[in-house]
Amino acid sequence: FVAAQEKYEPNWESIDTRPVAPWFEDAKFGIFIHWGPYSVPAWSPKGTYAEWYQYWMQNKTLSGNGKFTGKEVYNHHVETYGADFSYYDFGKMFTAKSYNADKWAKLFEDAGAKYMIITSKHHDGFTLWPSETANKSWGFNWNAKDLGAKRDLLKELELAVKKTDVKFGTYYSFLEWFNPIYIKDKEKFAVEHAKPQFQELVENYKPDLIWSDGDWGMSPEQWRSPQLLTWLFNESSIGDSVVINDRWGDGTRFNHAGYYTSEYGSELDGSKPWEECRGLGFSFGYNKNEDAWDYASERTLIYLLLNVVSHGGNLLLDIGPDADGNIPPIMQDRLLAMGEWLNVNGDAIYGTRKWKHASQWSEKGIKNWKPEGVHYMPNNVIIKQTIDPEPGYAVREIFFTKKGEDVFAIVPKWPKDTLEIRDIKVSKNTEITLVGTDIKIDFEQKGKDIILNIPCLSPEELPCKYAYAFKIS
Ligand code: FUL
Repeated sequence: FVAAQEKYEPNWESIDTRPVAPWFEDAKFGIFIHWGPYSVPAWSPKGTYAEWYQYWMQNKTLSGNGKFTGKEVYNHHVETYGADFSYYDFGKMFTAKSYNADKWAKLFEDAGAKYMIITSKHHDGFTLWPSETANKSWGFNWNAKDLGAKRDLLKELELAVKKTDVKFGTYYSFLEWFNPIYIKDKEKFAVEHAKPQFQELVENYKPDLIWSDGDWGMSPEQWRSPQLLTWLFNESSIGDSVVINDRWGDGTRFNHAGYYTSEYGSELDGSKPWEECRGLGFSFGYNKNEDAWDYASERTLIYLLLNVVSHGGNLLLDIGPDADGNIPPIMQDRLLAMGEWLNVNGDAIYGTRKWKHASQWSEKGIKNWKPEGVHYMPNNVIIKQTIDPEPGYAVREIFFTKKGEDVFAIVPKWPKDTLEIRDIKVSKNTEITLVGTDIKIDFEQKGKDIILNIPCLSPEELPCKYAYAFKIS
């Protein structure tokens, strides 16, 4: 895949013609990682983003994407660390002492993820790599290598992940809430800080994907995003292949540059490659206030994946390691459950595209649905087209995907006796199989629909838990 045809020009008309590499749309499932000094306190009121700790502890009120204005974080900070303890002191406590990048990479593989994206730098300006630009503009050391960890955490992950088939992505925040240059003169910051630092990141870590963020507060022109992107495409060493997202100024989304990004809920449906991101709970950074029942269940996560993928999108599921570099076991557990399901059903997910219908549902199906132990999805996530009996239950009779000529019908419940799939024409060569098994399914065309005769299988005979895929080839 070579995205660079001729030279791109620094305007959206030109930049928007650049295709998104097909591996991205094929990948379907990625892992997001928010990790930095905010992982030390790992604290914010339940339902808010713990990676915003610095903003709230310094008593800032709403701006940009911030959704929370209360004083709880400030009060917690003073009680726990004292009023004189600055956020920058967390840099020394961010030791990453148990961090093992190869182990992380193995977890991503076992989870069935095809890409990962880590916060190389979040809105606090702290870099996981030894960034000279960071130290210079802050006026003190503000990166992992010079502080507690004493290691280039990003390089270790890059090397570990690039040994696998998982693609290596970096999240990069343009804004830095409290950077002295940013506070004084944002445009100067864009030119003197963001630009060289972005180039440092690109050339030293050569990511497969760049997830830019923190773009609000200035227009793309003020951020110099079009110039930066044309440098990336035309001149950088990753210009032919790098995948980018849509956050390049003014906080606008679903608009320019690369694939579209939604966050905790989406209305997208496959007009352009897109990705829904969310944490396992309510936060991206690790939040000690969250308990087991705040985390989406295995079943909920699988339905979320199905809902997103049937609409042509990718799911970017976030984890928040702790300050030592341990991934909380409950997060590992959820990822491994995804991997177990994908290991059986990958054919129905990876490399697929949206079919003419994302899903099929009926009053009858919904009435009969008993969501045994389904977990309520925080923030009423899920795509707008969802007509769920209760918000957050991605309940359908059937989710659909397609790959070439094949259509996959994925049911969140093993059907009893028969399954009706509406509005699908089959031929006499059509075969239907149960993915993950050798079981062939009998069926007949009835008008515009087909009726599948579903064998009676015990839970032990079923290929997996939570959802079952029929492949119609
Ligand atoms: C947002 C940020 O403000 C959040 O902290 C998080 O990184 C999310 C993925 O993007 O815009």
